Amino acid sequence: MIAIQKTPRATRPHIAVFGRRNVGKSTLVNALANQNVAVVSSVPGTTTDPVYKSMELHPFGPVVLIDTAGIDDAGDLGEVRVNRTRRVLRRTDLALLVVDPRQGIGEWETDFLSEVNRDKVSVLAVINKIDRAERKDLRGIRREVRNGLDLPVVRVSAEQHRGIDALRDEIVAHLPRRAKADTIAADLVSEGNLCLLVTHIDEAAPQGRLILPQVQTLRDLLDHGCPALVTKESELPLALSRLSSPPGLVICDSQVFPRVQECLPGDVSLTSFSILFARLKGDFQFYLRSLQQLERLAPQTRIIVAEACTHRVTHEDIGRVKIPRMLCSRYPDRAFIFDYCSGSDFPDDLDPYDLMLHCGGCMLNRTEVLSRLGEAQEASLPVINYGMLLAYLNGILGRALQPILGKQPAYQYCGIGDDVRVGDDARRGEDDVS
Ligand SMILES: Nc1nc2c(ncn2[C@@H]2O[C@H](COP(=O)(O)OP(=O)(O)O)[C@@H](O)[C@H]2O)c(=O)[nH]1
Ligand code: SF4
Ligand SMILES: [Mg+2]
Repeated sequence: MIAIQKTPRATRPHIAVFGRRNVGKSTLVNALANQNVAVVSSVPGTTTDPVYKSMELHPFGPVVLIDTAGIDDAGDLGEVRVNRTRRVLRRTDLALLVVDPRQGIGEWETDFLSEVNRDKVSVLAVINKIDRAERKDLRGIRREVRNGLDLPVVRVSAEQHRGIDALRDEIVAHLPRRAKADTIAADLVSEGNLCLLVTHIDEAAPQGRLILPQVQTLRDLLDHGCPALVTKESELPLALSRLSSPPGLVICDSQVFPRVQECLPGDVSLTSFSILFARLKGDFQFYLRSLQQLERLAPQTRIIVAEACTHRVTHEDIGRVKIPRMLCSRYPDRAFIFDYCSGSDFPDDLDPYDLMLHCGGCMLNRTEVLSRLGEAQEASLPVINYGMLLAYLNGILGRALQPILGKQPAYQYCGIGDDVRVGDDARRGEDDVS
């Protein structure tokens, strides 16, 4: 469960602070945040789990700062911490590599930088503790970082708050700009038209609020001057009957595709929240190519279902119950084996799997979703977005993709037909999906 009063963390650029133990990472995070959010100590290894702090970085706007454990942490527990720290890299938009000038650049830093380069993460070098350093050390390390490693470099004393404003400016200058304005749905509704959102509220839904993809979509539409109407699927006929003209776009929970399809005139654009988030956060073309693999899955295929939030699992759970049930009904002879991961957990080893099903990923930033998809591609593992899967199983893939991709039939995007429908058994299962 998350509070919606603040800008959600997943939409903020993530700035993570890395470096050996005791170089002053936590002190630097506190200096940048202007408050004590991270524990500072001269005892090496004090920071264990990554610490996240949402803050405003002027003039950029909302960001997340992440303090990590030292990358040179030792021992068994140290190894766990190092792995956790490395996982942070998956969601990092800009890495700050903090260096103590008296230690200089060593094996830790060069190993770390090769990992950063492999993941194509932007990095800024921060030379800390300049209040304690000799001039010659400072000159030497600056040369090493600038010429040897070809990194932008800023010198600070986190403890004395020296150089922090300059560092903020550099961070703002190096934060990767979004390639395009990330609209969720507003660009898909022509001017003057109304967008109709169809939510699904069952036992699995959180109490007293809508879920994040719905809230964010609604806000996106409002921000772009697009009028929006929200209804549950049970009141959809009533809502449609009260409109003087059909909506420009209908966005539904992927679970209610069949009900919405039944009530909606065939020429009204229809898609789902999950498909919109596949476009916003993920690699849309990769998801589409992955769909081709569905009909080719062998018996006993091992499927990992990845959901980016943790919630109470109920008998109505979409990832753990409904989707596996629909797949088993659709392919009764394949005896699929399902594994699950949720929240920030993600398997280190993808080799045991032949398919991944991934939710819209609204709780992850785009960098992390793309990093997951990159790892899957390296392991030749297809990844199918929940919404695309449900559209396909309900025989409306072409319709559900049309608002985004235009009018070609679905097989032109991903080599599979629109007309595949779930079998009778699956339909019965699907009726449970209310
Ligand atoms: N002299 C000096 N000491 C610092 C500075 N930044 C951090 N320290 C000290 O270095 C020690 C380790 O700091 P900490 O932030 O916990 O390091 P971390 O392990 O990298 O998070 C603490 O005793 C800090 O007070 C600095 O700019 N100058
Ligand atoms: S993280 Fe995934 S499962 Fe959770 S609300 Fe967002 S899209 Fe849905
Ligand atoms: Mg620390």
